[in-house]
Amino acid sequence: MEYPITQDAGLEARDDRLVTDSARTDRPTPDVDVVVVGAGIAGLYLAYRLSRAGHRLRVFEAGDDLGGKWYWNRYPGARVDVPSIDYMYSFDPNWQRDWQWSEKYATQPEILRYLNHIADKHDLRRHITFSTRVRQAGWDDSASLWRVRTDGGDDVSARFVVMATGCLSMPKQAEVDGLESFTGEVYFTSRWPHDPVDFTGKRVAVIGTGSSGVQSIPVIAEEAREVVVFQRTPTFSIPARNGQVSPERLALFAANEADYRSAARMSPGGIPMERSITPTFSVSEAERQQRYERAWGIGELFEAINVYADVLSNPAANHEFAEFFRNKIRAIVDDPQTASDLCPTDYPVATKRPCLDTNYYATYNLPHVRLVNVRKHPIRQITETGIDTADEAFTFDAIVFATGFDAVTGAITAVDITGRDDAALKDKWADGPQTYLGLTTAGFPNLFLITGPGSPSVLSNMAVSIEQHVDWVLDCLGHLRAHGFAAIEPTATAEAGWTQHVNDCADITLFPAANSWYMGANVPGKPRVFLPYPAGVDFYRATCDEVVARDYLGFKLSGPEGSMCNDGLVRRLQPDVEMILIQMAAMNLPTLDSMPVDEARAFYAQMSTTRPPGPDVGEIVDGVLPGATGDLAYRFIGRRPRARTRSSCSSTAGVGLWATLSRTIRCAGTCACAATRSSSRRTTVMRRSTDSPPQSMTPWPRCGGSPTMPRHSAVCRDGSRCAAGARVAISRRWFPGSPGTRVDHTSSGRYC
Ligand code: NA7
Repeated sequence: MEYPITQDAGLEARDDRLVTDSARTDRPTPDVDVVVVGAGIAGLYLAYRLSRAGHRLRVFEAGDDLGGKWYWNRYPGARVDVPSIDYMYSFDPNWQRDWQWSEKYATQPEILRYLNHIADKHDLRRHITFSTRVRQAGWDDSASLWRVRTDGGDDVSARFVVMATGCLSMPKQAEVDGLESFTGEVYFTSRWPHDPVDFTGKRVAVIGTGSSGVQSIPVIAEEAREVVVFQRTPTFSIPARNGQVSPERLALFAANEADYRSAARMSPGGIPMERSITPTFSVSEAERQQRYERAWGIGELFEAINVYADVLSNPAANHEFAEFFRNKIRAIVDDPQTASDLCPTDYPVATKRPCLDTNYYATYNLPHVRLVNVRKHPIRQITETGIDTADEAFTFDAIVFATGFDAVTGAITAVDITGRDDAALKDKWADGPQTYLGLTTAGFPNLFLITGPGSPSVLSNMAVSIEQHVDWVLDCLGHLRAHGFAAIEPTATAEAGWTQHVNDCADITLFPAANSWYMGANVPGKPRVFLPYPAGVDFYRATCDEVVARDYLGFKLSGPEGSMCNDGLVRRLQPDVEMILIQMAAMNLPTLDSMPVDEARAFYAQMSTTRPPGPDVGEIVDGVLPGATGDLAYRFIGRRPRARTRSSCSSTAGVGLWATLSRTIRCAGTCACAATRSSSRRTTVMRRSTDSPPQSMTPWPRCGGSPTMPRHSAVCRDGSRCAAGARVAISRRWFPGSPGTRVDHTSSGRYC
């Protein structure tokens, strides 16, 4: 089950010799060492670290002042939805002497004040050129530097460019006809005016019910005479229960801030929290309901998503949690039709970004607030006086667009970035972003992306992820300097491996089931690719550290004295397999390939007893896959559920292991591949029993050619076709299946 990337026979082969490159010794000196694009949280921290490390730098910021997202997103009700105390820099350890958060979830003005306070305290403004947008950045290979041009006429050469442009900073177009004809006021939550907006006595339309809509609607409703919310997709939102900063959290801080920050860095989401290892159906229904209530009561998004280990991988677990949310909505909202329209039903909970709110659902009980479900009543056009749907004409004084962003990649590709041979980044990413670690991209030397696609970014506490990336970049620059290198660039092998790894990680979750901005699905024409890295901040950080520890594995480093390339893949196993191996290692279990075959079978059989029940037996379909040494026969088998008692996975270790296994197997069973044509099943692909059973756990000979089966179209439970299709990956190890057979292939499906 290792990754079947085979194009580079010399994986991990390292050339330690520096190859002399005398043609490169007379390089021009650039104007600065580093150009930073953006002066938000990332740009400010870069300015701090780069200046302290003695790098010459310039920071360009399109806004008139610093703050990035917190400069632009000034809409009523705008707040952070990670606890304030976690959403701050850790490089300023004595912060409590001169800063205090006034609320559990700070408002936009308070966060902006905090960022200004940091900038002033550490004298960072002097590095920033405001009101200046970087338009173009081109790599000059002969001089080994970047040439950066701005709309202010700057033409700056730099050895490195760091894109600190933010994941949610490029507003999406309105995408509604007739906006120019509207004579009333028009606002975008992503570009809110600096002067106060007064909605008192006005008729206001709000389009969009993501985080910005959910936060602003109750506040707008407090002032406006009439509010009509145009909702395309309902959201899952939990009450923020805002108030003072949690005394427990402050006490944890007081006890040992360094430990607290370090726990955040090694957590799944960037907030100190144990990763849940309890599968939903391993506990009683009463206990589950209690836990859901607790998640609802705490008012913290990461805690809520972490309620059970399999919420984002097991459709049944997700469905139950979603139903809990829907029941809450039905209980809060008086009008049954409005409640029904507010209940999300067409995507698993947390696969679109969930929201934190203050009185969001209750706002719909106010007599002057109305919800229009635009799936049933599509917006036809905006008129001079309001909005026409297919069956009604509305009159408004103001329209608020809370319609979101071209997320994660939008602000990067908005700059005309060209790398080697004048290749445009926008073209390279036309079918989806390709990066190594979400930090770098092949063909674009010395370009770094802070919280870029393929890193945890929007799935994490951004403050922690930003610091990790900036620290990594600074360490990298220090390494290059110390070893006489001038340039760094990922190899094509490393990048392809990472891009595949990110996709594989997403594929064993339910994320791809939603039309979310995580998937690029909110922007017409944007490729449908899962953008962030979903395995967690902890795994991700370990990977970045491992790359460095293994001499910048997957990077080519070059300079006047020569170059060095340590090519290879940092993650070589399928993520589901890796999770199991990690769990086994954590439990101090021997590795499967170190066990005698009988012991391995017994171990596997024992693990199997903890499986939750699977679906019915389906049809058995035989087929062939192309292999280097000829066709490989395979068989799809839809298995009958195993009878088992829930108590069989009561030990923590067993549950933990099952938590990972369930992700794999449940996910594999959720998509009814056309080849099997059976609904609801667990699909395992087995080598035909005509092969001799394995005598020992020796590696299966590497298969050549394309090891990935052509994509099947898939038929979902409701009979509709799933564009994503099912995917079958070939394993390369014996796996101890039931006697007489061996599992050669694993199937990874998609929730439809
Ligand atoms: P989101 O989460 O992308 O929400 C945008 C909302 O706007 C969402 O409900 C969209 O529906 C809706 N939308 C977008 N275009 C349209 C059109 N044309 N017609 C109707 N409805 C539309 O952006 P936010 O700014 O709310 O949240 C981003 C924040 O997330 C960020 O600031 C962080 O705080 C976290 P859809 O779901 O696409 O059907």
